[in-house]
Amino acid sequence: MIPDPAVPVRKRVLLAAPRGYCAGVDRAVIAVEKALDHYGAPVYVRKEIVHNKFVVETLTERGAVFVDETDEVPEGARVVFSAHGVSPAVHAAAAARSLRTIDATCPLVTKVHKEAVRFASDDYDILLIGHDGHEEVEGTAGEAPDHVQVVNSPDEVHKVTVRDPDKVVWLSQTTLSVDETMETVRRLRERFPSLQDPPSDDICYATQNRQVAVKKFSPDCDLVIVVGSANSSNSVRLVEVALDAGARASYRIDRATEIDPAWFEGVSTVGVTSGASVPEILVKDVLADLAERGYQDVEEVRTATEDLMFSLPKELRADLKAAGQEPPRPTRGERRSLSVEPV
Ligand code: 10G
Ligand code: SF4
Repeated sequence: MIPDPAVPVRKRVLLAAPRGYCAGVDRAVIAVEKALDHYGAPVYVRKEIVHNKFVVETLTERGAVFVDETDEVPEGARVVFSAHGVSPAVHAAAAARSLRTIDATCPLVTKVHKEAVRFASDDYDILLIGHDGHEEVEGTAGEAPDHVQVVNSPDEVHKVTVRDPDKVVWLSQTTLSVDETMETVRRLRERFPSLQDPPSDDICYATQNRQVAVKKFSPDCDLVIVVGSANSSNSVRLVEVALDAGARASYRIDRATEIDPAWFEGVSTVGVTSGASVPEILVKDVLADLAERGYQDVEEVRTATEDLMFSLPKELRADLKAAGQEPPRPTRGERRSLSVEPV
């Protein structure tokens, strides 16, 4: 129906919950912050600790030095591995340069690594559903390069070849679209009826919860704004999920300054969410911007409550303990890292 310009549209915001930081991101960001506090700058970090521009910029200002590979880290220096995980080859390269490593790989990614190792030792063909070139996929595939082949999407299923169709298992990246992954699995199973499932969900609780929340409010939204960086797989997926679930339009932004006034023509309900690597301060900025445009009425749409927490990487915990410092634990429901105002 074409809106009558004489009738003012009721403007409101639906705010997804859960959104933003997951337990693995919170732990990884706090690990870099604590490493900076404890050892002093510079602290080297291999790859972006999480895929968020603001997080990387803020940690850089505090003295973190982000590098692409361990050979850019001075011999003997300290390096943090990102939350997305690394392959055994990266651990070996770091050891060869006598680097002191802090492994901030999310424990839920480590779980997938262990599955890859186990199925490879049983000589399975492992079909790893995920995006080629993504750090997590490189890390997981690197656990068993001779047994893993990456399947990017349902459209690639026809290309897969296996040695023994009765000894095939699928695993996946933790941050994919649940629906698209299930479609890939459905097509794989058509080709390989004995295809084995992972022992437990590889797409993690945080990815699933954020998608469920977006699915819930999207049919009621004229516009869904997703806060997250362009290289953040789970954030990009939230835009796709919103559109698939019935949002009229959806855009990803890094921060509020990227909001385009043209998006609001005839828009009554705006959905807002954020990816698992996004500090809440960036969402607050978006809400403040929307309020200035007349969208002051904010209603939270909660589909799950999250209280998972991970302890800090063991290397850091040990050093903090040896120095008589109690390793910090995030308080339930409170995100302590990167609480600073955006620059
Ligand atoms: O969604 P991706 O995998 O690109 O990562 P992110 O850094 O944006 O979000 C947190 C997820 C991970 C650290 C991957 S397990
Ligand atoms: Fe861990 Fe999931 Fe967060 Fe990745 S998205 S860091 S697997 S909790």
